[in-house]
Formats: sequence, structure tokens, C-alpha cells
Amino acid sequence: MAQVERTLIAVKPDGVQRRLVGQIIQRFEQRGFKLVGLKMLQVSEDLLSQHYCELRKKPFYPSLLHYMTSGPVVVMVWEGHNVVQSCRVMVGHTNPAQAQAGTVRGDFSVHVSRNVVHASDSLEGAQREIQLWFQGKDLLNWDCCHHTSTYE
Ligand code: DAT
Ligand code: MG
Repeated sequence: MAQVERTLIAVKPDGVQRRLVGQIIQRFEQRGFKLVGLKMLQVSEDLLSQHYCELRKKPFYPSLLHYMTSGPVVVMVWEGHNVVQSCRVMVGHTNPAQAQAGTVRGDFSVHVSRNVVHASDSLEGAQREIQLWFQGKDLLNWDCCHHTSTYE
């Protein structure tokens, strides 16, 4: 049986500083996704450089690294049907100025350099990022008693 889809969501240092962690978690819970991993940590530059390896040549990369290591982040793995794409939609456009109201970035941020959350952008990206941030033993397989109210 194919494993249910999973994605990596992180509340970035600005989101933690602004005490938005609870509200952000609530959005994914109330949508119907299942939380299977959660931790708070101070990210190392080494982990960040692997996480953002595709952005290494971008002019904003040094300031991105500085911001992302400026304080703790809360990183999570969410599971469910079409969770990668659905969470991208819920998070909104990379640039908050273009993010729709109702999305996390559209409701809580104004500038691309402080856009509150990270969400994996593809199934392959999600698998790579989950392996980078979590050890397999720290992800829980648990049965949600509301399953049949969420899925056929
Ligand atoms: P996303 O986070 O929506 O997947 P991305 O992967 O292109 O976007 O970029 C990763 C992060 O880098 C993004 O959330 C914020 C930062 N970033 C992207 N473009 C930027 C820019 N033009 N100026 C400053 N920071 C930027
Ligand atoms: Mg990205």
C-alpha cells in the first residue's frame, strides 16, 4: 500500500517571535490533516544550507540564512490526502504582497523576507525535507478516531 502523503511545514523565527505558532497549527488541524511530527529547534547553518540548497546562488541567500537562524523554528510533518498541494495553497504566495487573504502569509505578513511559514512545494521536495529535519522514529503512525468523518 502506498504511504499516505506527508509534507513539512515550519513556523519560521518571525512566526515564533510573534507568537503565531498556535494559530498556524490550528489551521492545519481544522482542515483535517493529521500531525505526525513536531519539534522546536534552533536551526544550524548546515541544515539550513541543505534545506535551501536550490537558493544558494540567490542574492537574498545570506540574509535568508541570517533570518532563519536568528531564533527558534517550529517544524512539523502533516499527513493526509493531497496534503502537499493543499498546504501550499493554505500558506499562500511566497511574496505576502501577492498572497490571498485567508492564507497564512496573506493574513499574517507583508514582506517576502518575513513570510512566517515554510511549506514543501512538491511530493519529492517534501520527502527530501522530512528526511532532512526528522528521524524516522520521531514520526508517529497513529489512528485518528475521526478518520471516517474526514475520508470515505
Ligand atoms: P517558498 O517559501 O514559497 O517555497 P522559495 O522556495 O522560492 O519560496 O524561497 C524560500 C524562501 O526564501 C522564501 O519563503 C522567502 C525567501 N525569499 C524568496 N524570494 C525572496 C526574495 N526575492 N527576497 C527575499 N527573500 C526571498
Ligand atoms: Mg520553497
